[in-house]
Amino acid sequence: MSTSEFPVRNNWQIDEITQLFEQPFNDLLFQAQQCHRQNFDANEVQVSTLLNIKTGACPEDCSYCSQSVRYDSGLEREKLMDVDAVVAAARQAQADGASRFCMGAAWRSPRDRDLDVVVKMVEEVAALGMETCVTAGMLTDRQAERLERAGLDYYNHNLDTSPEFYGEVITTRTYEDRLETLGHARDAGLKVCSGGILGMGEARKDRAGLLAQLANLPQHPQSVPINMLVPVAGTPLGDADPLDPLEFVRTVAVARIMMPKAYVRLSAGRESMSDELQSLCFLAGANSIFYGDKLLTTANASADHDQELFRRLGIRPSQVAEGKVALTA
Ligand code: SAM
Ligand code: DTB
Ligand code: SF4
Repeated sequence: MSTSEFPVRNNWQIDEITQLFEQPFNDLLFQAQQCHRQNFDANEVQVSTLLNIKTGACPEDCSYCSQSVRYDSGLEREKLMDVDAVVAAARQAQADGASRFCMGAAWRSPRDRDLDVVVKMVEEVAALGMETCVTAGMLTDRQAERLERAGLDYYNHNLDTSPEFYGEVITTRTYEDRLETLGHARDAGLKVCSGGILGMGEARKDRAGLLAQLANLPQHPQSVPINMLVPVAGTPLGDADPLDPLEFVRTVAVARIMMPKAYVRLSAGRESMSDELQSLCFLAGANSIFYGDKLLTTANASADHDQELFRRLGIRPSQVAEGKVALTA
């Protein structure tokens, strides 16, 4: 089988994506695994650790989010962390085996004086030899360029769902706004991390629509986080009906086939997934995870448990990019 069977394309149509989804499960997983093996070491998983550098009091109304000021999730707001505390957390994450450190901030968009601090964080975390990622809301072109000059590797900004379903979830910023920020990050030379959330009550056509948006960007995101909704009490989606886990696996598989060279990240929601479900996601082509006991504000699968799962599956944490330091794992 030649690699051309899974070409990098930017012209995906909803009908053909739906056909991918509708295949028998085994056929879909076989295809995804073939695509995965043609592009990656099938037994390597990239490991990132998250830190929320600024918590809560966000003006946006994202219906899933514990950090929106509009919902009472019981979360205590916290101001932007000190640079030293962030660097200490990054050092710890590196010692624990993470190759990338992702800093998240509950902002609609950063003020320039906040960005000054984030720039320092990026410079110092990059100096440790770790890959860096920031997610801090909408960016102007100049802000993206500043982050790139600071040594930032990835900017995370999710499309979350299809354009059609988006208005059911968020009303305070548009889909266009999100695409614009992705453009600013891409044009500044940052690697783009963009994906979405499943289990928000969307239909399969919305999952297909999300993947179409991501894959039809001028360049595929280098990293595609697929989050399973973590229902947070007090938010509008706090009691959303859970998604069929096999539909989650199908979505991972279709993402793998549509974006053959992207890292597909099995992101939020792992804490409530069985080992067997996570294993199916790896088989479907997921090859990146968030590692560490906490995501941004909610619990993650524990580091001990993940190490044991990797051992049972024979999975190795992937080495970091050239020029970065690889530590233990
Ligand atoms: N405030 C910035 C923004 O929204 O662009 C950055 C932080 S925000 C929390 C990062 C992403 O986390 C969101 O875009 C969303 O996809 C994901 N996320 C937030 N809450 C979630 C939840 N309860 N379950 C799953 N994913 C969630
Ligand atoms: C992404 O797609 N998922 C991460 C990261 N990017 C920033 C965040 C998940 C957040 C889960 C809910 C929480 O912990 O607040
Ligand atoms: Fe704010 Fe980001 Fe949460 Fe939306 S997802 S409410 S922008 S922190």
